[in-house]
Amino acid sequence: MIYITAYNSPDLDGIACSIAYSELINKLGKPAKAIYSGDLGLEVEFVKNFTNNFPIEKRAGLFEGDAQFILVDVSNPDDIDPNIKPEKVIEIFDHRELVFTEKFINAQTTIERVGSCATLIIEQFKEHNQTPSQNAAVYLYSAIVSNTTNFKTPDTNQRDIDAAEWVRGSASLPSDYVNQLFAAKSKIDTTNLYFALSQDLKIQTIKDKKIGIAQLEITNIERITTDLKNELENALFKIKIAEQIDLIIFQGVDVIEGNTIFYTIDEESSTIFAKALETQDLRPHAPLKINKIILRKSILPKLDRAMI
Ligand SMILES: [Mn+2]
Repeated sequence: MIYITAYNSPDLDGIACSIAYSELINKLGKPAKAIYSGDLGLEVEFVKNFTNNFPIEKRAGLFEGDAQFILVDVSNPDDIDPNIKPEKVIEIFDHRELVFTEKFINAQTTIERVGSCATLIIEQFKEHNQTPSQNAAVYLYSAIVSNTTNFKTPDTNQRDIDAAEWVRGSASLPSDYVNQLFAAKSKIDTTNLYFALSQDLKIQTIKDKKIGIAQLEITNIERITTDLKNELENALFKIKIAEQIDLIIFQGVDVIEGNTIFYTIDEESSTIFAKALETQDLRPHAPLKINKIILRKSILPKLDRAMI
């Protein structure tokens, strides 16, 4: 059996790619199964309820000896289910800058800098002259819209736009669908803020410091640093301890307004992130708003330079 999967606790892009690519592999006559490990976020839950069709199975534990794997939306062995042996991975699709494909010695890789991995999977359908089912089309379209913040993030390119337009034809969605999707992922409150932040947390070690960027991409982002300020402080502190992080920042992107809010809880993080963001105005416990969408992956290389 070929298992198709993304990273632990996948986002909508990872889920959509797993579902759709296993469908394509099946259409091409090979048995394949979409699986995931970990937990799912609000966005995935929304599309799952919208379609009432979720052809992907939660897996935990060992796989049979002859199992093979295809990874989508991930190319880092540290981010996948530890039961998956890197040498059993036969194919990888990812759209990240930092990749670790050399660790997967038997994998054919497609790593392309597009806004969403779903774009790469849609291009596979086109290449094989296949059309996704309505269900797979809804997942793929939703993944591109979500990953590119409705085609607004700086890494969105023409391939994402073309892929989304092509797949939307098979998805037959209501005209307010994108608003529904963004509203669903914005239902953050005191009960789920910590989970949402830990689910979209990127940890990277730069110059011996473990750095965490906790991200939310939702509507009305200012609410998180005002109404939910105490919960935000607590969540960042809890994550810092749990993950043994040296520097931590909250990065909130407002998907409607197109701006970004940063928030820190300690002096050292403020100082380093201020340098990376080229601002004088980042102070602990005070939100800093920047009037454009800033992506996490554009901050990481700047941190490297800021930490000399
Ligand atoms: Mn992705």
